[in-house]
Amino acid sequence: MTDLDRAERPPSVRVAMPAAGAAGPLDGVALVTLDRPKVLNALDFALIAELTDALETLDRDPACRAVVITGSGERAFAAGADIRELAGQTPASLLADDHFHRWERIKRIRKPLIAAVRGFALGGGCELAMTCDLIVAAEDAQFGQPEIRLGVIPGAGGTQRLARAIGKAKAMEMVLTARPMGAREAAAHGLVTRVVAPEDTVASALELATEIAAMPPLAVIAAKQAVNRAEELSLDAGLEFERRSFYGLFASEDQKEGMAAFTEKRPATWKGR
Ligand code: CO8
Repeated sequence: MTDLDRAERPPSVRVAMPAAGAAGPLDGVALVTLDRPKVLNALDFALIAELTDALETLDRDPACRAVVITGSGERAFAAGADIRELAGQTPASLLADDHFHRWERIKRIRKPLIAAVRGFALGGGCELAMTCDLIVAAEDAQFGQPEIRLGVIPGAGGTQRLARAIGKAKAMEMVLTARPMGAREAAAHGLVTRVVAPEDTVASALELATEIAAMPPLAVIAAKQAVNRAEELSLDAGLEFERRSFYGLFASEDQKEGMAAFTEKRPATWKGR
């Protein structure tokens, strides 16, 4: 699909900055909704392009400090890549169009991403949830990598991120048998941050995002980068990365403010500088 085609179809990603709710103010939090409910929010290339653009715009916006990603409707976060679109691909089309580079761009988003998962998070949907930094799962959430049933394997990080998140034994079972994992089991294996009642999923994710958005913004970005390095670097390299980030934050006004506020027994006011 070309950019012109994309412009002609209705958007499949909605972005909102929710107003204050019963839980309190939602300052600095954006809600991004995957919006193709008729196909269980299947991730076609146009949706991924829209999502990438939306996340990069929010990443540049100083008013946004944390992002919740969810699926529209009650049945799915996302049931995977759009199989009808994938079916006609060839190695040459995949290489030439390079739609998958957008997954690298999502990974480079600096602000915290929280997946709010109801129902199915399968294939690319599970991979998208795992690309996020935290996952709030409804009790009815189902995480799975069923690509093997289609004659392929996960293609947007599933084999790598799942193995890192839940260990080789369970990841191998899920990838080789297509067996999905429910929310409670996923929580027990460390895949998700918290499990909540289905109707509370988005509110709970927004609450978590609000808590993070109230933290000093530069330290949040540095903390996200450092924890993510734990999956990518050797322990020595990760410790070195952490130490350099720690030292670097002493150049920020927020470090001075945070430590002064502690000493003076008052709440800190963050500037993001
Ligand atoms: N792609 C396209 N359409 C889909 C998808 C999908 N992944 N999943 C569901 N739909 C459509 C169905 O075709 C159906 O449409 P229609 O009403 O027009 O027939 C509608 O959504 C509702 O689905 P079902 O009728 O099948 O609903 P059920 O409740 O019976 O079943 C399931 C729900 C179990 C989720 C079932 O739909 C299913 O198995 N879906 C496919 C899951 C899957 O295999 N996902 C992996 C896809 S491959 C992949 O993700 C590779 C990732 C590569 C990187 C990502 C690049 C973007």
